[in-house]
Amino acid sequence: MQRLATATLPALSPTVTPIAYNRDALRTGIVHLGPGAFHRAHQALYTDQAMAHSGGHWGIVGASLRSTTVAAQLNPQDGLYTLRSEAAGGRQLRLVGALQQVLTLSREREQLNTLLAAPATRVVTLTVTEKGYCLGADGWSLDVAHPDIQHDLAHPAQAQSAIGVLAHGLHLRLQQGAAPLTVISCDNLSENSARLAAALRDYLQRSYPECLPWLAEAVRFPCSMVDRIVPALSAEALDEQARLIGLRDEAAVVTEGFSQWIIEDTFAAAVPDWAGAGALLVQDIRPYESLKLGLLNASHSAIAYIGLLLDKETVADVVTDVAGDAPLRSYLERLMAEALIPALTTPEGFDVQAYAAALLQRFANPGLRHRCAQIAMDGTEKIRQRWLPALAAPANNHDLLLRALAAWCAVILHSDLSIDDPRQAQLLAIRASDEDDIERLTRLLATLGIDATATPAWQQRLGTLHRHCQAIHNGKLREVLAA
Ligand code: CS2
Repeated sequence: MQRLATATLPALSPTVTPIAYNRDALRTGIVHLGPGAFHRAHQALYTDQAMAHSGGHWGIVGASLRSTTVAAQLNPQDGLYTLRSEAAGGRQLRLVGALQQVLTLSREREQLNTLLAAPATRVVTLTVTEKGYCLGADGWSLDVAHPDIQHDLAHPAQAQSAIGVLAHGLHLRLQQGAAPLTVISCDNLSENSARLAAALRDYLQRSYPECLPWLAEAVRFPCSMVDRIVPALSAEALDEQARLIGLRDEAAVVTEGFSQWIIEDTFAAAVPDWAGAGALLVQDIRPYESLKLGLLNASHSAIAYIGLLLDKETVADVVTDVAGDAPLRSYLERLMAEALIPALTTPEGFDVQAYAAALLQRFANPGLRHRCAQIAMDGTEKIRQRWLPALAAPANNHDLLLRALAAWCAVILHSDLSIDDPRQAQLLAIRASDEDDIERLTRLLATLGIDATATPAWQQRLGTLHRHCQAIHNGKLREVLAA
């Protein structure tokens, strides 16, 4: 079968919605760091729709900081890919043209630098995952002990981290005309772009301090809340996509029908008409972030660790099992209702109960094969964002959340499941240690930034966590959730 590309478009199935603007004349306006599946199903699509709606030269050049995989998927296809959304109301297929090219840092650093400095580039967006921001223990400052940051500070022109690459690009931009720039983080961190700006300032202070006054004046960092479930694609799903569209598409994405993008309305210069494409521009992003991270992502992570322990492959497998499994269903419902929702600051007039009910349906979407192992990744980063705020809130049921935390602890301490986490070495050492369980739990909590011995609330919780963890170890996970 032929590969999707500009030249093979005549063979594309007519069931695929085509591009609705002149792609041949498109110029680059955006650089995106981390052009993985999530970016392709979200910001690239909003940008594509914004150009169809209101025009503009907002072609995106993606940059992969480490791997060459995405470049190999997209460049032979002239940046083209197809998106399939699977919803109860039906399936939709569309061709997306906003991504023009993917650069790989190791091969095309100069081209990336040129684009970061170019006045025509007015926006930089990022999806580099939580760990990609190299934040210190307080979640706001730069982790200067991070090996990537140490490397980058020693060799700023050869930076490898997102922060270092961006800082060097900003330094060149200042030298080459100082055009204003909007930088938007699209990762699952509360106040994401503000944290990015803080880390970047720390870094610039050490490498290019002359950039700081210009940064304060001409570079804006609107926070953004992004929401769309986009599982990593399997080989079978790619084969199915080929059958559906009539061409081989190595960069296809499969996602749900639901999609939301909330962006703080503060830009340094022009941006695409994302609002025309359905994004919501707001003054205060925090209630939206609190809702998304504190409810969707928080319950997602709970499902992931419980799913791993129950040997379920996907979120839908867990949630579908829930339908016939009263203790599990009532645990998830209670987790949301009693532990998570009371800890949220929701947008005014928002129907949070309806959102929670819709979430369980989104998780059960049979068209998505979202693996528990994918969501379980990077737990030490995600749990900080997703569970710790609710565990610090005053008037909610903490014990329900401690049971989810016990599931994570049990995965680390009492299973041989693989651990994919930026603190993997520490976690494996704790797993292998022959200290008693309270000691090991204390060390585990420390990987989340919790000093359990010095915090009275956590001293008490340690006992509860230990009890739940032991019960899970003894095969009583369902009983723990039902208790
Ligand atoms: C998930 C998120 O992988 C994960 O950790 O919880 O990617 C989730 O699917 C998205 O945030 C949904 O918007």
